Amino acid sequence: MIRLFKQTSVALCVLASLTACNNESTTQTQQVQKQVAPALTAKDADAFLIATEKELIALGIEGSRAEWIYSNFITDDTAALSAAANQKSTEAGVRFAMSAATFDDVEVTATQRRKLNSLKQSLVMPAPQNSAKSAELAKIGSELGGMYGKGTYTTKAGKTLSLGDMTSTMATSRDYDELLEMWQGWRTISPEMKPLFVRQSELGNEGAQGLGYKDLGAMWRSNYDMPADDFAKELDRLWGQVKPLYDDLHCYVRSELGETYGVDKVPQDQPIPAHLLGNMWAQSWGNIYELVAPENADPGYDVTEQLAANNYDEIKMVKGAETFFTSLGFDALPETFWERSLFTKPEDRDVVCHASAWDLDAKDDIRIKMCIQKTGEEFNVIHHELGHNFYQRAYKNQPTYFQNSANDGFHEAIGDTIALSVTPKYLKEIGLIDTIPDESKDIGLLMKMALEKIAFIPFGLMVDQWRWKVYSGEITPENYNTAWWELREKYQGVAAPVDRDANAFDPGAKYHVPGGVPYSRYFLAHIQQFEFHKALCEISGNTDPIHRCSIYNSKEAGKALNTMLEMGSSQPWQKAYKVLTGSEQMNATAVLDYFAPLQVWLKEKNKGKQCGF
Ligand code: X8Z
Ligand code: ZN
Repeated sequence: MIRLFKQTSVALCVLASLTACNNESTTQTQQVQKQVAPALTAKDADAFLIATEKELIALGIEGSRAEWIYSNFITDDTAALSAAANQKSTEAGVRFAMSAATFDDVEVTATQRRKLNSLKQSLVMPAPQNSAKSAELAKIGSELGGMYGKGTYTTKAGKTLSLGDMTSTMATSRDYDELLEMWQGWRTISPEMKPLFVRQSELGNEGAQGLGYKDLGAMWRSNYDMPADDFAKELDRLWGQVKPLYDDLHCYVRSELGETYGVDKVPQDQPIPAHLLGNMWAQSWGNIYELVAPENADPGYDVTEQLAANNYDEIKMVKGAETFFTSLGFDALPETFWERSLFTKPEDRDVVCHASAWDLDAKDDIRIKMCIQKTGEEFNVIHHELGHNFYQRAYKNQPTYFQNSANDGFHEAIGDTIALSVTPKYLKEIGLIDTIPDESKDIGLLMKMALEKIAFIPFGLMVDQWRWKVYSGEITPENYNTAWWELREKYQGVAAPVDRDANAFDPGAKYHVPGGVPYSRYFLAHIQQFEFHKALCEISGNTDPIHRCSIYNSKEAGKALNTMLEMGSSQPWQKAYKVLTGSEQMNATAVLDYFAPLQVWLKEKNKGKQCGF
């Protein structure tokens, strides 16, 4: 798990008096107060930040260990231990945020201000200042995580399936009814989450309000070095840039699915049934490539098959991804990474299988936790996770306050940026394929990539559109599920394949909702990774078309990437962005340039088709 921050539970005695003095208003009181406790200064800020940092480090390690053990070994006891650690760090985080706010009107240096702001923003799920409520919130968080991690479905035929099993079927089956059973089956895990989620939202809102935010969504939106409202507009602007390409892809895919399943099952003027897109959440569609593959443009290889043909096991897949990073000049992963990571699903216990990357000590104890399946899709996820780990190691010499990505999209974008370099040229270089398909196959390559990346973008946006509205009260518990599907239809043009039960809670069947992980980061990452890829390709001296560029072995590209990574969050993200891309603003230009040939092709194919949803 990417820990946004390490919170601690220290109540600094110096702070108690400083905090009190800042709230007085009358001149007389201020004078009296001054004699008792002088007004805060930049020096006080230093003392506060130094003392707090020590505590952050200590509690960070304690909290991460408890969380690691819980998600690797889900039991009632580990849940209680993890909830206790979480409560402790959340309470500390709230106290630190409150204390940091007392310096709001104090003249401090830019670095001090940034550190203070990071304390005000460090919590994702802030608790109210009441120990019964913070205990309740921590318990709910552990319970929700455990419910997702333990989730299974027993089929009509009596077979109990894990999410991993069902994910494989969603990816490979083309049987409408079997897919529907998997889709509905997985969603049986979430109705019982709903009351917990309702309460978590109430408590999280109360916590955010206690810290001066309108609601929890406003707090999440305030973490981007710009006013919260501007951030929401920024997402809309970026989506507006990508939407025409998404619409073209959607139109083509729907018509091909109509060919496969029949237009009675896939009506051509309606959203696409959500279970037919090769993925449990219809969030990326790469697994249905073969159903929509352009004629005569197939690249002629399948990474899943090539991995099997070359005897790649889970470890070899991770080693392969590591080699990409070392080829750029990054140091190899430490021995402890190999000893302590979880790579395969244990048979004998419940674990949280959703892939994550961890940094336990903010030094070298980096790990991943994944139930790796031997597929091309998972090979990408491994690159994604290692991107987190290499980022964590690059910024480890920053002060604790800045041991984070420039914004949370950056953290999600780095490994994906590297995976964009897993091109045919690269696969040949590492011996996974024998021949590089010629340029007549480019549309096939681009189609596969668009199914993975462009299809994802509206999903990446809608998850938090939903949560922001939940937190603001615009969506109420009675409407949770209907509103979820309204947004799914509006942004993605996908629909629930069957009427949903009144008690359904489909958002809960997506890891990040019970996990309390904000989702806009993945939307951002899908824009940023193309801009990073483009910049790194230029630096590496690439002359191939951008979708064939691989920065493998380019020490120059590695150096430029590292320059951005090692900044951590010490500067506003716009500065870090500029270091690599030359721009302080995100734009979808690089995405659109990358897919330009495909978009021309799609428009031609869609001529005369009924598009839109
Ligand atoms: O959750 C993840 C990563 C861990 S940060 C595996 N991703 C999102 C998801 O699976 O929904 C990566 C892409 C989007
Ligand atoms: Zn990630």
